[in-house]
Amino acid sequence: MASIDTVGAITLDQLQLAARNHGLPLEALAYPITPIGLHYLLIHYDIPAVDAASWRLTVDGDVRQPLSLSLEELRARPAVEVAATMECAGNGRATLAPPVDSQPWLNEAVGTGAWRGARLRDVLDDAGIGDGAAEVLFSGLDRGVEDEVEQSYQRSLPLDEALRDEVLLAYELNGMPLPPQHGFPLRLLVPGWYGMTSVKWLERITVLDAPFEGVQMAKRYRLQRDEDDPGTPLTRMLPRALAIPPGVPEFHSRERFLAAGPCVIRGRAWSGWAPVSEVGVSVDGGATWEEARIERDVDSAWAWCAWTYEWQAEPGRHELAFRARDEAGNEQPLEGEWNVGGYGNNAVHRVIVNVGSGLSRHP
Ligand SMILES: Nc1nc2c(c(=O)[nH]1)N[C@H]1C(S)=C(S)[C@@H](COP(=O)(O)O)O[C@H]1N2
Ligand SMILES: [Mo]
Repeated sequence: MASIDTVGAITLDQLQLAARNHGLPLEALAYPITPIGLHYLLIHYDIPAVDAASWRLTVDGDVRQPLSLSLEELRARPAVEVAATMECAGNGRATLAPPVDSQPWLNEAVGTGAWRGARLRDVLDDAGIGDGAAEVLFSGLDRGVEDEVEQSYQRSLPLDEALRDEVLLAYELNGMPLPPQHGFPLRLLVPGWYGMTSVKWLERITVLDAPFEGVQMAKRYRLQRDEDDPGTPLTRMLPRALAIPPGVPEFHSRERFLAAGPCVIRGRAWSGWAPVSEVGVSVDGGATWEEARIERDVDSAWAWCAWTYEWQAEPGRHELAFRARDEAGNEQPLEGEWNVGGYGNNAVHRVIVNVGSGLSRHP
């Protein structure tokens, strides 16, 4: 019995992506700060092996004084720590129909890190932003092929977003130097925005006078109705609530089994637009909803909150559903909306639980 509705078989290409880019095991929602190794990963090309001693960050473009900074020089600057929840814009893609051919995320492309680094604005101030500046471009050391052109991973940010207090050039995660997979030696961190914005393995920051039209801006990470639609760019994370699936899983289907009686369901919820205002829980497949209790256990406006719900689990097969709403009025839809890249699908999380199934138990 499959616990996930099968909308389409995944291909070996997609399996190859899924095996490299793992998600957060949902039971790890128990941790306020995701332990390193349990945070999701999304790596488009290969993880570069970087020699920290010879590495430099270049700051150039429309600046009065171009900079070349070593890791030691960056670490010597005033440090800022921000706990931030990060989610891939493709999270939820695999349940859209018809299938979208890319990294097949279900719901688990998320994690919360305690990131530490230098404030981007301080570094840009030292370089002296030119009067014509409109955007800031971030280039990674990793290279790959997109649409038959070899290139590095590059994303830009409007200048006003780049100058926000909480935007970091991060060299630490959870008190450790960045691990290779999360961008060693330095990554951009843009709290509140989908993960593609937070460029890893940073090599260069370039102040631009006009919008950057590279592949990752003009062709990817846009909500497009069809191939001819230029679409709108993805920016901040839409609200989402996820639960730690209650009970124990069957190995193969991961369908849940739980004894009847009281059960505290726990989970987390976030939004990049505004604080989470409400988490709804349904134990009847979405027919009726009750409110979960929210607890803000991470001291950061940019991190997820925890929630709990007390369920009197009656024998039978139940479909649980979880739905977040934020203070800006955004609410998770019951069904996802298809788009070309399969982005921004924050349809509600559903979990099937078999209660009091009469299974025998090995001691
Ligand atoms: N240089 C570079 N930066 C990158 C990526 C990448 O492939 N190369 N992937 C982006 C995407 S799509 C996401 S969702 C996040 C994932 O960050 P994480 O792997 O640290 O969770 O990094 C972003 N930054
Ligand atoms: Mo992503």
